[in-house]
Amino acid sequence: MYEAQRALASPVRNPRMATVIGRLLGAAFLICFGTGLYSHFLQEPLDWMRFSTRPEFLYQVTQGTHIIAGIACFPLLLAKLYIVFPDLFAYPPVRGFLHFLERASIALFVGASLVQITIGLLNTYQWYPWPFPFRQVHFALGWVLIGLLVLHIAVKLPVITRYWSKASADEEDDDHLVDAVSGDRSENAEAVRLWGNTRPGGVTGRVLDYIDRTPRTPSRLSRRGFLTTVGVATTAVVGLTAGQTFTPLNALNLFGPRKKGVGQQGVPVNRTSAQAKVADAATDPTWALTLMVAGTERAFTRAELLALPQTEVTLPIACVEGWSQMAQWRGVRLRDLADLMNADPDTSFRLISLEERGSFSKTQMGREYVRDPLTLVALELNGETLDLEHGYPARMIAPGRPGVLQTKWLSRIEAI
Ligand SMILES: Nc1nc2c(c(=O)[nH]1)N[C@H]1C(S)=C(S)[C@@H](COP(=O)(O)O)O[C@H]1N2
Ligand SMILES: [Mo]
Repeated sequence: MYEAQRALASPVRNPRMATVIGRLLGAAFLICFGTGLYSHFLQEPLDWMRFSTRPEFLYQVTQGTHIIAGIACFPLLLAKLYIVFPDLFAYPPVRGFLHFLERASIALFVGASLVQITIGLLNTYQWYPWPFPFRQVHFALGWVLIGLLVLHIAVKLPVITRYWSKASADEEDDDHLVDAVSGDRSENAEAVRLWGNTRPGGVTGRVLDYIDRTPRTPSRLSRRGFLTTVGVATTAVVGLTAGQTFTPLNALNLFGPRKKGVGQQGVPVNRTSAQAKVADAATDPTWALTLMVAGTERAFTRAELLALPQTEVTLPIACVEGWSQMAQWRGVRLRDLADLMNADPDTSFRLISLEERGSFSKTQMGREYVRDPLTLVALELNGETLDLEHGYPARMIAPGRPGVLQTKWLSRIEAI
């Protein structure tokens, strides 16, 4: 065991480095959790919840941040595991019930984190090689992870506070065990004592004897080199995907699943009319949009909708998968249609697509979006008749909402 630990010793494997990377990782987890909760409740609001419709790109920012922070977790989590990896070989493996609980919770934390960021990443590529529903599992794991994060911070609080700032870490002279073991036995003893302070239970004289007998191996990776590597890796994975949300980085968007401006009418398409099996119904000349309010139904043909006052708005499609794209939309204000139907201003709506199956075929819209002057039943996109792939004959577009709620190929709108 000691040999394994010693072979793995490196100047980057110290509590200060674990604290530095841990802080970044903790921040990324909190950002993901907060923006994730927001996205979840937009899609599944509790009754009393109302959302801000401004700024109209709000969801573009929160979800873009969610995906960017999630991607940054990959290099950060790998770095953190690299730093603490020798602890796997701690001896004895379990020193008691509390120690067992601590190790078990860390194993769970690491495992759940890896699953969470992996399924999140695969979801952005719409690849689901697992048998469970993504969103529910991702949401539940988010809560599990936040609980384990709090527990982990609580358990490690003494180490975290001691090594929080560089000054206090230096004061502790935490110069890593391996850096220090070249000295004489009394120096070693001091180094080992300090090092041992960071391990529950400390270290024994046997370690000291062992170190005495072992020639020092030169360290392979310096701290600065390690931090640079982590920094470059993080910047690279973020920089090469963030362009799908963040226009200035668009040219660098090599790995993001969608590129800005690529798709019919300059906007990426998520689900095609063929995938949604709506092509026939959507091009049927007898199509009409039916509104139903308080038992009264009225159907509007496309020509009738076009004859109503038209409004032009600039709003993004902001997909939960992280990509987003601004576009010009033209159509009828939903508010005007609601007024034509004498809907109560407090009414929420259910939007029903021609698409018969699929989780986005029916969505709900709270009153704050219904009454918003930017919310349209869109008939045109970027100056042309709405393309079939973007929801022809009519689709919903509203400010600050996730793409999944921007229902394409509308068929019915019902007051609820
Ligand atoms: N009926 C229907 N509407 C839908 C979808 C769908 O699958 N079916 N996908 C949604 C998703 S996830 C997004 S991101 C946007 C994408 O719109 P676009 O394909 O016009 O860019 O449409 C939304 N509207
Ligand atoms: Mo989406």
